[in-house]
Amino acid sequence: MENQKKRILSGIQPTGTFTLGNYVGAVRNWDALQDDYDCIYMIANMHAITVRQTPAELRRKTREAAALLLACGIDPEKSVLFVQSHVRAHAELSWVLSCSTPFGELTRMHQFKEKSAKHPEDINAGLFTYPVLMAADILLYNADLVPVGIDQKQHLELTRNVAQRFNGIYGDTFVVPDAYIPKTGAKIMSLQEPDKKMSKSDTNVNGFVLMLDDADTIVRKFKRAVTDSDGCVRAGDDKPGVTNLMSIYGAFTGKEFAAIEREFEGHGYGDFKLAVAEVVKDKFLPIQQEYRRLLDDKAYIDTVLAQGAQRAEAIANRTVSKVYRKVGFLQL
Ligand code: ATP
Ligand code: LTN
Repeated sequence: MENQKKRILSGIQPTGTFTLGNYVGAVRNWDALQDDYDCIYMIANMHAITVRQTPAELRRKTREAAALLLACGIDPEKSVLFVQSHVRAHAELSWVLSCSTPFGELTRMHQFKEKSAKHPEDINAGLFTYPVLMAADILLYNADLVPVGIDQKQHLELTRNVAQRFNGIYGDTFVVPDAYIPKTGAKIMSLQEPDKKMSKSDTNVNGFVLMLDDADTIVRKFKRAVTDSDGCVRAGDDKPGVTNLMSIYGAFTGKEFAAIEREFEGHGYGDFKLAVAEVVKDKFLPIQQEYRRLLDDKAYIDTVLAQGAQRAEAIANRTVSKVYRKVGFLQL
């Protein structure tokens, strides 16, 4: 039965501690999908260097990302967990795919526009071809589904175009993947600027809650969250701050907006914010404990990653050989 399961691949960059947005939009779904799918999860350190990183820190954050994913429930007995740079096939396939990806298509990517506006001093070619590497990550493993937050939807559409174009030119080679975007929590907004995505690289630390924030920090950040002067816990386009807090509360309790509105009828924002902080703390504090325990055992983490890389490589190398043959690279 094992090989009849559909294949899942997803990735996360080790650019910092994961935010509540990363957790709700991606990582907790990675955990939930492990029993029903054949899952491959990747720490995207090659994507991370599209923005300048300090080498020693990137190394540290890569191991920390692995520990945090394990603490969130990613089980190496069920799923493959590996680091992107450990499997050379990612760079190899990325080059071939970049040679059939139109420049114009890449210029339309929102993430490129946003990141190049944010780092005008370092608009490197890698930032521009980032989505091609992401397409390679996915297509190498013939993934059927890719669980991501909504901000990655455009990159998934590009991946589908890349796969279809390649299949059209060279004959059936790649599975055309679908995005798997959660119904709730696919886009958690900044607590300070609720019209902007919550992002771990935000310069305003009050905009995001990190999975490793301590209990007091979590409460403080929610207390400071931007709301409005209406004073009523109700969702609506005119109330982005409160709606975002309701999405977070809903994501952690499974409650619908209507139920949340009823629960907090007649209560002020103060009570509501504390309730949101409470459910987030209840979820994150045990994960933090497990994270610390795991991080103490670096040898274990490295073993998991080495075994993950081996399993990933076996699949990825087959795809690269096939692609090299199809495009006409001489094989000896
Ligand atoms: P950065 O701020 O460094 O650009 P990021 O926080 O956007 O990073 P990524 O590593 O790029 O994090 O994303 C990992 C996963 O988390 C992706 O699937 C992405 O869609 C999801 N994600 C990121 N931010 C949010 C958010 N605010 N709400 C829901 N999902 C999110
Ligand atoms: N670009 C993604 C991270 C990522 C990814 C992937 C996600 C890299 N490779 C493959 C899904 C599949 C992001 O979250 N910014």
